[in-house]
Amino acid sequence: MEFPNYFADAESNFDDASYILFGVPFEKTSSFRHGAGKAPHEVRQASWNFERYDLRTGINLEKILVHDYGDLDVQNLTSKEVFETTKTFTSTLLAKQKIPIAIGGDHSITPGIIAAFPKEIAVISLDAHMDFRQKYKNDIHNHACVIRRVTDHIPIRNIAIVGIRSAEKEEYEQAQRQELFFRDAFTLKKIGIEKTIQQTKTHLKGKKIYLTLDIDVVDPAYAPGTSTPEPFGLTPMDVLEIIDAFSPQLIGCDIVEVCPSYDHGQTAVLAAKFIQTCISGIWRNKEA
Ligand SMILES: [Mn+2]
Repeated sequence: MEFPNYFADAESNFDDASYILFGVPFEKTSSFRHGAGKAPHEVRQASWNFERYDLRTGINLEKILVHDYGDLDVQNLTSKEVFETTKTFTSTLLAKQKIPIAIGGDHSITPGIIAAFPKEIAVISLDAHMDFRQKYKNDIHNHACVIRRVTDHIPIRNIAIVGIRSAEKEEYEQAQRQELFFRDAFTLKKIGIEKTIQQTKTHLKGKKIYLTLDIDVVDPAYAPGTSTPEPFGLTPMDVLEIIDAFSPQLIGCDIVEVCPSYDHGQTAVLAAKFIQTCISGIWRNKEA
């Protein structure tokens, strides 16, 4: 069955909306499995599964003014051109005081979006991978270099990575040398989600936060439809707690690396729910 090709309840027009959802169906830098370009469509379809009323928060999603812009035309661009395109597009949204909510695509779509924000913001990356390589497959914009590209714009002390469990030795040591803040999935398990959140909060000192959510931060048992699955991941509830804890500070987010052809739709459902949770979380705190 085919549902409308826009995110459920994102029925506001562009001018009235505070939240602009857009797809970035770019997947050229995927290194293992392909298909992240299909994610915007599948995540939108999955969003029609949910009720408008959220019993957890009491929010009726109809009240929130969200516009679904559709997809940026990026399929045939190079990764460098995608960087420029997402940066330009996000800049136009920020100039109109809109909050950008992006659906990837592979993770290479993120640094361009972040580059449109002021340098003073903080970034949280939820990811199984450190993504701190200078270059990968001869491309500095590869999805394995995301955090390194973010540091071209945002001071490294304003970045926090949660949930990692995979890195190359050199990349890992480089991150430690540069004092990149991260809490790996094993530490999280040991100290608990609350303490992990608290430590991350302390590190980011109340700054405004852009959240990039690589779906592979979640254990492949819950989110198998992803480009580079990595065992020993977070639970969906862990991610929910993180979104809740930081939503008062959020100024934008993306969900990347959903690869719909590798599962039965459960990863797209989870991604759609995370998007809803981010939007309603930001909205709730603005209204309060
Ligand atoms: Mn990843």
